Amino acid sequence: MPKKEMNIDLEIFQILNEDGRIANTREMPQLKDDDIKRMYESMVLARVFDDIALKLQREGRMLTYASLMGQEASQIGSALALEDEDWFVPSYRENGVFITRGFPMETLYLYWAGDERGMKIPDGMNALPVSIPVGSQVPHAVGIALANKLTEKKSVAVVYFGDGATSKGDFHEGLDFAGVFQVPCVFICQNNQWAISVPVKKQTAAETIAQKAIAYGIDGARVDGNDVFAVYKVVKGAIEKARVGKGPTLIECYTYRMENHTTADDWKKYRDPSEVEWWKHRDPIERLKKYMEDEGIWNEAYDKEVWDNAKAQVSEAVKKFESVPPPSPLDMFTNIYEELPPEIEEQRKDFE
Ligand SMILES: Cc1ncc(C[n+]2csc(CCOP(=O)(O)OP(=O)(O)O)c2C)c(N)n1
Ligand SMILES: [Mg+2]
Repeated sequence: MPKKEMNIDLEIFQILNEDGRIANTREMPQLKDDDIKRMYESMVLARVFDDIALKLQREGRMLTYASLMGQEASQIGSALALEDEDWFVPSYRENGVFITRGFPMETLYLYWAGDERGMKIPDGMNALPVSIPVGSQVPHAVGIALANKLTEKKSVAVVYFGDGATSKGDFHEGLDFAGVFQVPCVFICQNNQWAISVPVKKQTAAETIAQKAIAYGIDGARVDGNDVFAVYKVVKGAIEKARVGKGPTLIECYTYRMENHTTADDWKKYRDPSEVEWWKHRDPIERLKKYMEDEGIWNEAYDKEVWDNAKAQVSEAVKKFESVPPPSPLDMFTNIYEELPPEIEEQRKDFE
């Protein structure tokens, strides 16, 4: 039987190293200075959005929030590789992808403040709402990809999930189906080393997440998830490959969750502070900044402008979301059924 050609690389692919130097000149994607600035500015905006969310939660102005701090290169590098027609299928940690794709920040804050109207996807934006049940979004993305294939749309479904999600049946079902039907789907696993308090070593006996692709006969790649150039290049390549009918890819972005799992967690109970410290030196924003400085496209004045601008945008978003009138309690009856069953209609009337 002929051997199936599969493209799996289990080495961590890197372009921009920890010192902000290009480790791999041949692999550097063709980016204009403005593209690189956009990467930097988007990562800073995501960081400010995140920082303010954590503060608002402490003040009781936001509910449980899942921080993306440390994962900006994985999120922004991948988000910028999507075209508008592509579908974005998120878990709960992809705030950076939402923002980079143009989802209004005030609406995203509304969601994290516990208001379900915050997950109303703007018309024309190809995205599913946040999925809280771990891994459940993977088969949804595969279904979208199959529909795109059957209707001959040039749209690719890009689904995000964590290392912990790869232990869920949904992940395996999704990858198996995607391999069999060769659907245009890209699977992005942000391996941030932890699933709440469970480290990857206890999550799976597999040495890498990327190698799980082998079992399903699809391509797999392992990328330095704190290197925005490497993430952008690998995700873009996988999307373009899927778009021309050459099948799905599983991408493992090797990164780190700098913050608590959510604001309802305390990492000091289960992580060694030296581990967090080690990753601090691999901060994706600092890394890109060093590169830009060497290239002469970063200086203090530009940086101040970038951070000030991000803070102003975020503060405007906070003002807007906090001035949204509260929802009517009757809303709980409106979005479940197209037509209310008689007994629930009766309850609604009583409630009214
Ligand atoms: C089906 C299901 N089981 C358990 C949970 C509780 N839970 C929320 S997040 C999480 C860990 C997920 O870890 P990972 O997939 O690595 O994603 P990360 O949070 O690190 O981004 C768990 C167990 C859940 N939300 N859904
Ligand atoms: Mg994780």
